[in-house]
Amino acid sequence: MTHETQIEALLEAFRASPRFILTSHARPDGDALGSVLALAEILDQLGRQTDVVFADPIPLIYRTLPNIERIHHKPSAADVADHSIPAILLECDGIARTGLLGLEDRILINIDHHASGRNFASINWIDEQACAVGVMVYRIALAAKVEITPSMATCLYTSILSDTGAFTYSCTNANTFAVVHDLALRGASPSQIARDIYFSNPASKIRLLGAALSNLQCDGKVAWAWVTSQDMERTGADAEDCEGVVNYLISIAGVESAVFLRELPGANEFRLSIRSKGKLDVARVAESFGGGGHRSASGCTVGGPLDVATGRILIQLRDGLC
Ligand SMILES: [Mn+2]
Repeated sequence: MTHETQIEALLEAFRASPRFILTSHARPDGDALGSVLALAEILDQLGRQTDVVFADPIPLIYRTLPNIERIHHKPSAADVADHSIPAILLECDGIARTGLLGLEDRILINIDHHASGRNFASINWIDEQACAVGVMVYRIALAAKVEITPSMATCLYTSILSDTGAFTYSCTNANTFAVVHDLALRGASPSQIARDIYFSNPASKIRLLGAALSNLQCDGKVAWAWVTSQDMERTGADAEDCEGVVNYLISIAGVESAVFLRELPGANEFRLSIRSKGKLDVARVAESFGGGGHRSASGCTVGGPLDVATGRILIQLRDGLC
């Protein structure tokens, strides 16, 4: 099926129901939030009611997104009880990824751009070439002939900026810039959005970064670093403050893949963020531990203690680079 046919099938599904539950994955990032909020506005313009739900709190840097106050943290009891209400899932490979309860036994609509994407829903549109789901939602907006408002443009620009690593990942191409050019024309402010995302860090995040980088290990093409629960406590950091630490590791010259490990509180487990400059497919690596993601950015959870978790991941990264 072509992308056009799949978008047409989506629009048909949008027309077929008066109300939708709209969500994305747990621990939402800029793409999850921006693309969901923009799609909610598309559905508004199509005359549909939408319950916008995310299981987890909104990271501080995204709280200035337009219409962020629409987000609830669990679907309404009435929506859960009414199985005729379809659920639209962005960036998920199944219901479990949303972290929400009550989505079972209803029509599911799946829009995703992950290599680990799966056809789990009634309608599935997976485009691995898309640099962000925000680009897919942009295409839906054009096909639906709705007005791309300044607030939608801001949400979609945020999606694309964050999911391309500020236009640096290998998925960034001429089409990316054609889309963000159009979004800037329609009211997205590149400087304001960059300020909100990259220049609004809490001090705890920078302290945590210091703790992580003081543990930096670099061996040939692989770099790694970690923080313990104690480091988290000492710096006053939370999970959100760990976002992006791994990007400092992969920024080292000659390093082809990098991993950042965060000890999970109360569990003998570590949350891993893995990056690659492109030679190694780290989505595959994460999948082997039950996680997922993209070729050059992925994540998973691995059992501890630290030396065991580190050993298991380093074997995979080194073998993959041989
Ligand atoms: Mn994404």
